[in-house]
Amino acid sequence: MADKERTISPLSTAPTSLLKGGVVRPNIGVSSVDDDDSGLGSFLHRAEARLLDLSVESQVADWVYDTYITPDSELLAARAFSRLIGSTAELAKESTSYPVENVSASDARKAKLLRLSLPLVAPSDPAEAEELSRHVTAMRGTFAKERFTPTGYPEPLPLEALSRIMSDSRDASLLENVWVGWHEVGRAIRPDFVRYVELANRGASELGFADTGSMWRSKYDMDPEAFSREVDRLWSEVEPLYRSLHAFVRRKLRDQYGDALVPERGPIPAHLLGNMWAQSWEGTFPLLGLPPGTPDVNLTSILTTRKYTPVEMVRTAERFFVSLGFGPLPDTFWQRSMLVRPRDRDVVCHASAWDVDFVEDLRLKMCIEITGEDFMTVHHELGHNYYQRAYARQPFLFRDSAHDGFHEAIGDTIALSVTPEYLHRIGLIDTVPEADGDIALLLRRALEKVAFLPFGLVVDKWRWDVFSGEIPESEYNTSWWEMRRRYQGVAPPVPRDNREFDPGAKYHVPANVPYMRYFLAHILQFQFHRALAREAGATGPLHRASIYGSEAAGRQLGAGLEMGASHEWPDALETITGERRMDSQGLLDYFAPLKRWLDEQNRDTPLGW
Ligand code: X8Z
Ligand code: ZN
Repeated sequence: MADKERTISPLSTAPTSLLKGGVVRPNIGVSSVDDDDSGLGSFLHRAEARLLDLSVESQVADWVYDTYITPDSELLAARAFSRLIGSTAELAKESTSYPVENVSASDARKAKLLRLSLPLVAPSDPAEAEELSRHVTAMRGTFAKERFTPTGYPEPLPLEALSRIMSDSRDASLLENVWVGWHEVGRAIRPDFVRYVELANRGASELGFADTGSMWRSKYDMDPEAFSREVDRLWSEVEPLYRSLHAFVRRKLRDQYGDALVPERGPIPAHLLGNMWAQSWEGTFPLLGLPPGTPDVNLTSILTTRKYTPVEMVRTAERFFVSLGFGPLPDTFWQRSMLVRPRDRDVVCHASAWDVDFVEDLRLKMCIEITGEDFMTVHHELGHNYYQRAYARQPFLFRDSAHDGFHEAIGDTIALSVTPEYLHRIGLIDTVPEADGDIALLLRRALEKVAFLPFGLVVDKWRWDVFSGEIPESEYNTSWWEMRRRYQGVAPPVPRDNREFDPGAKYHVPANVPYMRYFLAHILQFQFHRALAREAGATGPLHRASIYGSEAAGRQLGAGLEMGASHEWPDALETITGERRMDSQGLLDYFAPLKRWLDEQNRDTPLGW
């Protein structure tokens, strides 16, 4: 998960003074309290202090719950969350009673952000608020506790182990068995989800939003409808690249699994793409038939051979940030983080980065496996932590990213600099492959990044329609598959109907984490990478550029991160890249050599589905 606090708790950071001395003293870094004590400025000052207090309480309760799931920790987490969403809704309503003439730009922005600070708003009825909180906590718990015993296996396995089977096995019937087995979790989540949609919409409409989806789309400094169009624009720009990749992979999967399983012109069965949700296809790389001898860097085998530990993976990622001029992580990070799945209890394993005291109590919660994928995820998570630390000096309501796509893009931007040259520099590989290894490198990256794009789009296109009522409850699952087919060109391995609830098998749905952020991040990270590589003085092709060791790039990135949410996102984008519009050209430039290669390979291959 992302920036933890912004996903279920409202806001990110709290001053240490609050925890240590109990003094409510929000950090007023940018704007100051209005001279007029009774005005909006003064109200915001009090609101920030209250939210900070409740946010820390909710964070602490969530941390205990996520790392030690019991009925007691569930109750405490649900209560703390309920207080937080209840107070946020009250304060947001109260804020509208203040005259807005003559308020500073900063206070006007805070008032706007207050209404948008949570992805969930409680209805004013306290019983309903509490009920909503219980449903969300219960969904998270159901997901976290799920296990499945694949046919022929001696014991029930958690999601990481099932995911490993999905990426490594070539046995289509085992893949189908694991896919179906895991997706059973949706059925258990469905009743909570139905009621959550209803109650969350009630809360959002009390705040003046059409529904929860419209509230989510309102957080991008533009009209919600304009935001939908912006997303569609970006997708239309990258769609041709996706279709080339899809056609190529489908043909290779036909060679592997046969015509009976993989159609020549239809959607690809979702269980054959190397990932439980077909959101990242890197697992299929060995099946793609690159000419023997093509140089390739397989991070999983490098890390395994070198006997890397989870702590070393995190240390390596930390050193990257330090090489850019950022400080090392605090000692408490190493003392308090959870880096591996504990053997003796249920935990929420989905990776997330926390700033529990909203200042410097940074933590990583992840069940790290020694794989290339998790190596990238560790960089992703530290990106959140370094962002949190960079905006910790902002006033409370600005302790957030410019928009949520920024939060998700930072660590990924750094991970794009994990190039063969970089791995060689840090001693992880002995020789750097020549340029004839570029296609393998780009193909691996595309299986991770380009394959993701339509999935990143679908999760919230579906949820937006669920929240608006466009998709009725009776069609939750069939509409999910219609959309996945339309955008991703994938199909379920077995027929699915509306008794199943397959969206519930994806973490962010039960956990109430908006998902469009990842689509945006997958565009933005290439835009950031292109700009920072330039700043670092890189001149060659983008996929070979690494900003490792460039303090100039670090300064430019850091200046954007420190702004937090204090300005509209185009200002932060300009600080980092010199550009004010989200631009897919960075991604298209990065993959241009691969696109040419794919089109060549696809000359006799049908495109589309
Ligand atoms: O949830 C995450 C991160 C935490 S914010 C591990 N991601 C999305 C996912 O796993 O579905 C990163 C990529 C997309
Ligand atoms: Zn994230």
